[in-house]
Amino acid sequence: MTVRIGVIGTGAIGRDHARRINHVLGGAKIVALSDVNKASAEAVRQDIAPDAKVYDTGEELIASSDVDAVLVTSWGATHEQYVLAAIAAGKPCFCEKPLATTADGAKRIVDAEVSHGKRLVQVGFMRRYDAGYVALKQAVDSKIGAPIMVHAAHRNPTVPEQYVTPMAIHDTLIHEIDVFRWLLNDDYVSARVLFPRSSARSHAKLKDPQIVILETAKGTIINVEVFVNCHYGYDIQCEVVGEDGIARLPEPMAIQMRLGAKLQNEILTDWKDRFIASYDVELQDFIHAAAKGTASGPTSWDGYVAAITSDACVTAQDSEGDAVAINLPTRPSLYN
Ligand code: NAI
Ligand code: NAD
Ligand code: ISE
Repeated sequence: MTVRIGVIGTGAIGRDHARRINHVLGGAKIVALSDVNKASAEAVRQDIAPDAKVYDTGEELIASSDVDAVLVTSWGATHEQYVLAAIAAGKPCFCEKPLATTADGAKRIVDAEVSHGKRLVQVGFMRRYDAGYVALKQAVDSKIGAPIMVHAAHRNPTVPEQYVTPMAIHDTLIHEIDVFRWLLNDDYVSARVLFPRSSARSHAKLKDPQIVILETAKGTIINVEVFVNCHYGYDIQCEVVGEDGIARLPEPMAIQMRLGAKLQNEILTDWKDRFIASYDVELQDFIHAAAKGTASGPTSWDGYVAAITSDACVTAQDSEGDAVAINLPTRPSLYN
């Protein structure tokens, strides 16, 4: 069966996911596109999916009998309405992070999916599909002993002017929030945020960098530097300290050069390149499950827990270094 997919939001990542579905992956085809900026959807149709129909609204796309499954890649604040509409239509739905911009919004999605009685939603936490993180998880699960600490960094070379202090959490740190729960098989109990002096490259509405400290139920302490004006590259670092040893996330493959009296490796600069292979794997997983009318991979529950944690971290940004408690509700059996 070829899964007929509709994409809502044809910006940077919607366009890139449409490309991989039509030109890289198997088992699916883009048949429908929609964007509030209709010219953007038209451009993706012309460049990538000439047989697709452009719909005026995401709701019309979801309701179309030509569409089997939906990709939600519009701005984060619009995700909830489309995911809820896809669940109401009984259609599998891949939603880019964040699942919703508030914990309450993510909870509404969990409740709707639980009422439906079957998984339909996969959240775009692609790091769980990255070969480096998968290898790191194997080392954490079976080689280095019980984890005690994690030291990590999420660095972007630059961000647009409209990127402000809380976005460092719900737009950027959200990847670490999800991947560390998965990596450590644990949940968070508290969050703290510390601010060194701001970088000269930042602006008045963005305190950058910041250090987030998360404590887990098993007592592991995680410190993550989020630095989105680091200038030199797109750089994701992660080191897990265990009882018996230390495991570190591998660097992306890069040619080592001896050149100009220097020993050098290039560092990537764009998030699209750093996790390019994992986006392919996550979407192929989505297509396989959608062909069976369901979803796999990161769940709505994972999206909800990430939203609760993210809200706590944003509160902690204004708590002068004090810890903010993270209390999770009981996980519905659909997600066990
Ligand atoms: P973008 O701004 O390039 O694209 C967003 C698109 O959504 C725009 O074309 C906009 O016109 C459209 N849009 C906004 N509201 C809409 C609505 N109500 N209905 C339909 N379309 C609407 O943004 P970008 O970078 O592509 O990000 C999109 C989503 O992908 C965000 O949720 C972001 O967090 C996520 N993302 C995930 C990444 C990852 O590594 N997993 C990387 C980059 C983005
Ligand atoms: P973008 O701004 O390039 O694209 C967003 C698109 O959504 C725009 O084309 C915009 O017109 C459209 N849009 C906005 N509101 C809409 C609506 N109501 N209906 C339909 N379309 C609408 O943004 P982006 O960088 O592509 O990010 C999109 C999403 O992807 C965000 O949620 C972002 O967090 C996520 N993202 C994830 C990753 C990742 O690594 N997983 C990377 C980048 C972005
Ligand atoms: C972007 O939306 C992403 O998801 C990238 O992976 C992240 O590094 C960046 O900070 C976000 O803005």
